[in-house]
Amino acid sequence: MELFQPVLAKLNFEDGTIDNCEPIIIRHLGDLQGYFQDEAAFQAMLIENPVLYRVYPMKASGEEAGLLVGTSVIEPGIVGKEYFMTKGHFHLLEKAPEVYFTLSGEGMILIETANGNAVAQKMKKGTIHYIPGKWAHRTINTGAVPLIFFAVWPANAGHNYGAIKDKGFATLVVKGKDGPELIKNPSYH
Ligand code: PAN
Ligand code: ZN
Repeated sequence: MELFQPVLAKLNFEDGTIDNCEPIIIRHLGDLQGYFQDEAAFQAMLIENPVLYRVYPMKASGEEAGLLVGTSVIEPGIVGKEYFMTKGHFHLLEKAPEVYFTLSGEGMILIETANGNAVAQKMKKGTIHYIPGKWAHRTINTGAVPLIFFAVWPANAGHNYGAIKDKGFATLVVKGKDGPELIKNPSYH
């Protein structure tokens, strides 16, 4: 069996980059067509088409049964009443879990199963979120600065975006008078 070498990397807490790497994913607003409730607000913002989030990878060892490691940086912002958020996904390998560790900023993580179990957890510096297999996950920046978190997941997990794109999450996180509020997603079916 091939022997893989240990890998050392350095996280920049200021901007979430690892070893000054380029993002492996950059998602602009236009990549989230159909994800936000307020279509008019979405269209109006599309002229600018801001970056909503970036994912930075740690150089992986390449092991077959290995782990992927990376950071996500979600920009602050609002589309209608909804905060900037990730697409959200299940893992293709359904049983694959994941751990998120919040480095800075403030947000929420929505964790839901296909048959209606729904959990929302606050994210802030130091919170650790264990997402079991079979639970979809989406992160939302409810603060005024980037939400930065560190994630570790099995290299063979893969991403299944389709179910969430069609159905959404049961919960929406919207800007209320006194801060973020959780409401039922009227489009959820
Ligand atoms: C994360 C997410 C990342 C971007 O690395 O992939 O935050 O979110 P979307 O993939 O939903 O666009 C992760 O959960 N990996 O499995
Ligand atoms: Zn994931």
